[in-house]
Amino acid sequence: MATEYRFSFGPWNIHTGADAFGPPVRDEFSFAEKLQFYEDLGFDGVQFHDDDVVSDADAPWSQQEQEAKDLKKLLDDRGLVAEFVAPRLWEHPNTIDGALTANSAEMRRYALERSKRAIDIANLIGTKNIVLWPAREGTYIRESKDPAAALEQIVEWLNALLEHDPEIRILGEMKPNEPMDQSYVPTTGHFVGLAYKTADPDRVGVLIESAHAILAGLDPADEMAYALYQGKLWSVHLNDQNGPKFDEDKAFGSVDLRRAFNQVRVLEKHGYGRSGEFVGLDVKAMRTQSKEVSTKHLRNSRAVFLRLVELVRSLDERRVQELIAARDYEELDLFIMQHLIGQ
Ligand code: GLO
Ligand code: MG
Repeated sequence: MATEYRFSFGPWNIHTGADAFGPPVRDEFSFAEKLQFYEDLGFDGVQFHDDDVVSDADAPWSQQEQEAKDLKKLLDDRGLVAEFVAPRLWEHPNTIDGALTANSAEMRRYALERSKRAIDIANLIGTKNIVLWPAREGTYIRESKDPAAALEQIVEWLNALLEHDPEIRILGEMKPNEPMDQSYVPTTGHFVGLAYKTADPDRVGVLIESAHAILAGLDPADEMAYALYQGKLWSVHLNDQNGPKFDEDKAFGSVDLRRAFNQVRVLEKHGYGRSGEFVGLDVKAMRTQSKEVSTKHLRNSRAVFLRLVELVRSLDERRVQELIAARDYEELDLFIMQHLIGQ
């Protein structure tokens, strides 16, 4: 088994099944119960939003500091590590019009101060990774914001955080739409372009989510290769997605096994994980699951990843090279499919 990979997920991946059209269908597990699942399911990295760590991201710092320290102890006791902290910049009344790109300077200031606190929280729980999912950095109608000014605002935010802590790294998790009609900086490539406009490009990289790439009409494996080539793939959110519609967060490989195989292949070939990167998941259980069986999407995604690692490693690469040299891609096509089918 390819157990040298380390796996992570966020506590929000064990959830009540509520969606935009219906209320919860399962009771919430307590945070302590969720932590127990990490061990049971073979995960040791925990992804956090700032307010997964602290009960109120607007509370006085002394309270947040104490809560973060308590949480760190809880993680240590269980042998778990924090993978990243992402400021949750999309739920607060101050971020209705966006956080980094709000038209109001006062609201942008709120977002920046909150993000600095997220870094302080990250330091207390032992991670240097800050994730930016720019959920509301876009528009419902194009005329409501200046798109070039928005880019400048994003770079200013990045620079302010890089300056706030000379050790942290910022990982952009790009998504082309949802909740916004259209996002600024919709893809990995866009964000990497902006990284080079910052004061310290070496500390700005990406987290790539499979479903987000698919929503943008892109192949997630190629997106990962693009970031790997630049030394900027610092985390992933593996999942699956049935076409370009709303973000489905389906279990990894559950829609397109071959697409999943190619993600694992590119990660494996380029040494992903060997500098401590986690194989992160961002998956949702189907609304139809009862509470007792509402973590199987995590179990399944991890198992499929590990099985695909075995298939990547057992692929006859010499035969692949022969078929490439002969330019017989039809034969190569069948060869790959037979390998996946197990023939
Ligand atoms: C939503 C995103 C979201 C982020 C998480 C961490 O589409 O995938 O779940 O991954 O908030 O930043
Ligand atoms: Mg995600």
